[in-house]
Amino acid sequence: MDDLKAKYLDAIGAAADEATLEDLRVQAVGKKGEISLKMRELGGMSPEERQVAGPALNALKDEITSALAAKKVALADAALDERLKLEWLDVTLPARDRRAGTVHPVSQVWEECTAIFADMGFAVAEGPQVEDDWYNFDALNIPSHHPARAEMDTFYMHRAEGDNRPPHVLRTHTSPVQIRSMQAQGAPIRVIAPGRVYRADYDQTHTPMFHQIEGLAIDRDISMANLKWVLEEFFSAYFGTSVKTRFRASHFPFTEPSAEVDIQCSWEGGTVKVGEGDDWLEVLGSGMVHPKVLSAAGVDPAVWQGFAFGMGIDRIAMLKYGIPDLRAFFDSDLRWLRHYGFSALQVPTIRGGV
Ligand code: 2NL
Repeated sequence: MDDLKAKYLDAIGAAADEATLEDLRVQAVGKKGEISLKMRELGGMSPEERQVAGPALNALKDEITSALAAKKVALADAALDERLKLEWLDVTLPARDRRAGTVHPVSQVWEECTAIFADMGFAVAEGPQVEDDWYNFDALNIPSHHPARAEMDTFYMHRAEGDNRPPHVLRTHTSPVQIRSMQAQGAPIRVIAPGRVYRADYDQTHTPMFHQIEGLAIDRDISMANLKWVLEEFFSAYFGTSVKTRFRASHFPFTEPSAEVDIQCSWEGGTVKVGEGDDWLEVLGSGMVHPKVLSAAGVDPAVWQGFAFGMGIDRIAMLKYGIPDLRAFFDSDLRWLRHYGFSALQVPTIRGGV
């Protein structure tokens, strides 16, 4: 029995894996194992011999069984240690470098413009991109038969068969936002309305969706002189250099008088420079808000008057950042976005006082 004990305990101690342990269990304490066979011999012994050999064999069986169990746990622990060593990783290492996205030039310029006008006391207003035709046209003194409705190449929304109400439209300008602002707060008021606008037009210089920023200032004694100051202040801050403006008489249904506004520029080697030279670049439409428009928005034209203007964000973005092709703005080409985009951490580049 001592030999059996030594043989199995040594073998268990030396076992390198679970399969070896299982073989040893079958050999020693399995149904036909050596200890089981020895137990069968108990039947042939005298009662005295059995009384000594029986308990001794049972004790040996228990000892081998618990040695097997202990070795099994030790092997599992060692395997786990090995795995932990292999699969260890340092969670404090810096993350793998991943390319961050960029701020689109339109978003950047949108922010720059709102920051400049906010400094001049204009609130920022936004409104729905799907408008009813009253807000987009009628309130702006553009009646149904007026050619401006056709000129604006409007996108009309669908109406169910038999529903004869005028269809909603994709707004063709952000003026409806300002009509809503006047209705909501009355006069005096100073707001700008940046946003997406839509016209059914697509060529080198037009995309069916583009961005506009409109401004409105209504008080008891606002004049075109205030308009000219605000615009020169704006362009100088935006381009970072003093910019002269030139007003040319024009016509819009929603302003009277109306003016198209050019900014001073030079042409050298095919590139425009704003704020120098003696050429002019048209960038904006403006005028004194038509009395009918004030009335439509619930503002009394006998008491209040003011200016309004509208300009393309995409266009002034191209001018400031030297972007040659408008259509590339909306292609989502990553190489273009990385080239013309801005860091998310970059603050709007605007100049302080003029
Ligand atoms: C252009 C013309 C303009 C306005 C927009 C406006 C808004 C209200 C009342 C009156 Cl609520 N006018 N906006 C005025 C004049 C011109 O935009 O050619 N934009 C690129």
